[in-house]
Amino acid sequence: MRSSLKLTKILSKASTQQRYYSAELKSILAAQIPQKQAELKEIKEKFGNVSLGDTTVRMAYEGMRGIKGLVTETSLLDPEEGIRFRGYSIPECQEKLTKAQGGQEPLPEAMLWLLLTGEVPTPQQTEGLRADLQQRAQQVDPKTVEFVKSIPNNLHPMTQFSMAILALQKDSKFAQAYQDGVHKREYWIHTYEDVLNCIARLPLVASIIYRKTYHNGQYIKSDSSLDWAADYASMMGFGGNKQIAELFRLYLSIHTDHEGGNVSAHATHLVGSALSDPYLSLSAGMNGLAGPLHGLANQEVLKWLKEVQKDLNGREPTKEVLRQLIWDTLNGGRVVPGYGHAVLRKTDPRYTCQREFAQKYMKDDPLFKLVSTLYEVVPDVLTEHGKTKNPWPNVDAHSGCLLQHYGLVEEDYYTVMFGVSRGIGVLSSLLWDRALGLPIERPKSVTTEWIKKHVKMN
Ligand code: HAX
Repeated sequence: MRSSLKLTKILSKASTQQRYYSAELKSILAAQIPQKQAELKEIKEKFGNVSLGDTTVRMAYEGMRGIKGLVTETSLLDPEEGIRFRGYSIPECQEKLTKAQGGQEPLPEAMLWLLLTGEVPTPQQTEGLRADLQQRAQQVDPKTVEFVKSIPNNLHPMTQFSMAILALQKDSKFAQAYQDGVHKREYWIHTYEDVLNCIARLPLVASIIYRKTYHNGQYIKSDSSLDWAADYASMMGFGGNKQIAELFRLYLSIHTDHEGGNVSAHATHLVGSALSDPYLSLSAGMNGLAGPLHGLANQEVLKWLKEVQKDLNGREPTKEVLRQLIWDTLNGGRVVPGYGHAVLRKTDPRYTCQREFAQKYMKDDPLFKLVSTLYEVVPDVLTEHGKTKNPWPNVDAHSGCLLQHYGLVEEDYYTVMFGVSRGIGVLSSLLWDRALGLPIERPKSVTTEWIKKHVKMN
């Protein structure tokens, strides 16, 4: 009797602390928002007419490459150095962000706090957010869960994932508040609820999609004592494996954000700018992530690696043999997946940290060895090919071989994992879009006739 009273006291203390830290996140944002709003007003008033660079005809035809036409606070991508999350590089995040007990990789909860506030959270703040997300995940409507379970398995996992996010939308606090006539200065408060609820529930729906598609619908319950990434791994069927939990923490931290112009981030921001709620916006972003030149490249890399293995047909993967196979891909009018980037001009640091993980835990894995040899060959071949502006590997060249090593072998699912992580980054940005009152996005388009007249072609 006495011990159960003690336990109740401990639990109630823990839940008070959890409420305290999750309320703290909201109050940090509530304090930051007026300052940022004032800063933005001042910048627009004083420097609104300063040019950020010229737009050229080439830019208009070639995917708006290099046009500085968006502001995204959560991260910035340098072509040479790679991504910085709120000013921190990947090795700095690995060092500074809270880790699981005995772990070495950052917890995605800490990354979420960092992306939202720009501040590195304390271990207590990270734990408070972890517990808050767990509670939000448990409050998902069972009917939504049933709907996700009923999505046909013959749809691609990314299609299922996008549908699942749309199904979660029925509980949107923002959509409800808008219908109730909320004042625009309160948009962010309802967006905040949607952002945290949605992020909390992504591992649940994503793991349901995995288990129904590949494991006969034998579902595994969430363990609310686990962190967001370890619980996701566990619900997928990889519980109790410390290395895969670490891999999930790393994977789900580094895929969160890549500044604002990439397809998934830009699509989420664009759709959100119409005041579509965070679920509708994220689903749109995920439809972009599902493209083979963007997030689906992680699936394509695995398919291509398997093709290479088949073509090797038992032959030693020497550099000479691999060179020929890469040329075969290029001569077939296809891209080498996992290589090249629209902004980066060096090896992606997200590739490098995954390579370090592999060197630490699985250096003798045959697929990792193949990926490593390709790293020595592909850049030379692409340079000789002479088209791509960046012959170096991106994040997707490496992620699949790690997952294969730990038994997550269904490559069609890989982009869903990417999407679960990307939700953290793009929804953090969306919170700030609403907090800063950014308007509906509406760039000007012109016709080729207009361009011909403009440049006086005739
Ligand atoms: N293999 C073969 N050709 C490539 C190539 C590659 N890996 N990367 C670029 N090229 C080609 C382009 O197709 C383009 O050819 P055309 O002129 O015939 O159209 C030419 O080189 C110039 O392209 P670029 O300016 O260097 O690259 P873009 O900014 O247009 O495109 C891409 C960037 C990432 C889409 C491109 O490098 C690519 O298709 N890579 C392979 C797919 C891939 O790995 N995508 C994932 C990127 C990272 C990401 O978003 N992850 O989610």
